[in-house]
Amino acid sequence: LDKIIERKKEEIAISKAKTSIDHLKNSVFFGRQNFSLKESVKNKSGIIAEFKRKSPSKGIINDQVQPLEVATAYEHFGASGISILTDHDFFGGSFDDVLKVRNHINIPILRKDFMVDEYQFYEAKSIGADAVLLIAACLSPNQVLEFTALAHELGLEVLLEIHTEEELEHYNSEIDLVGINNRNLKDFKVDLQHSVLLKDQLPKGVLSVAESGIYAIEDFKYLKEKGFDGFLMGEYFMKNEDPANKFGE
Ligand code: IGP
Repeated sequence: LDKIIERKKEEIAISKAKTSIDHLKNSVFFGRQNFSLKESVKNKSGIIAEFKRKSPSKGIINDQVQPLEVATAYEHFGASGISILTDHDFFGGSFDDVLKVRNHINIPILRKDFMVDEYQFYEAKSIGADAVLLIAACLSPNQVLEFTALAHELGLEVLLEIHTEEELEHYNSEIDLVGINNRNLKDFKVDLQHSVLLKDQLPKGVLSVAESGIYAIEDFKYLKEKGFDGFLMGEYFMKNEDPANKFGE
């Protein structure tokens, strides 16, 4: 994780040199209707289906499929939202993946990346995202607060990702959804029980999302039974030749 963050900061410095923050502010994209991830998680399947080509823990998952094809089918089969990884170096994603789908789908798009600088929120808005992920492990509680305010100013919703009990301190009442990652980003171990145990400690009434390691319909049903509102699932779909048809099943 430290390596990813370090690289991310270099990447942001390069982007800033190319496109200043003021310039970026002017290119903030308002051409697409906004969709609320919160509402969509409440009112549909709850599944936030992810477009992920590769990951540091799994290597290549699927580099053959096109984002638009996959996103369209995710929507068709009832996904509440689509999560698109925009990190290139570690996850093989790009802004282009968001740009390719944004005008063709009518469900919220979560820009999935490692957000460590305000610059990235303008980027997220300028590519047409509806929501962003904030990873507690990369940020201080105060940064989470500031970034949440900025996101809201731009009309972006916030999914806060936590993994440990201590990270509950990153929560504030402005957060739209809280995700509990079953995968430890430091050693990549996955344990579904993890989110179940932490869930009880979330503030009452907050929308909860179980993230990662949901590899079977039974896992999904189990987490639903335990009261989760949302389910962030990537590999289960992406490892198939036809990711979205897997969803149809
Ligand atoms: C999806 P999985 O195990 O279904 O492919 O996981 C998603 O939860 C995972 O990609 C993820 C992630 C992250 C990736 C969760 N939090 C933070 C990068 C950064």
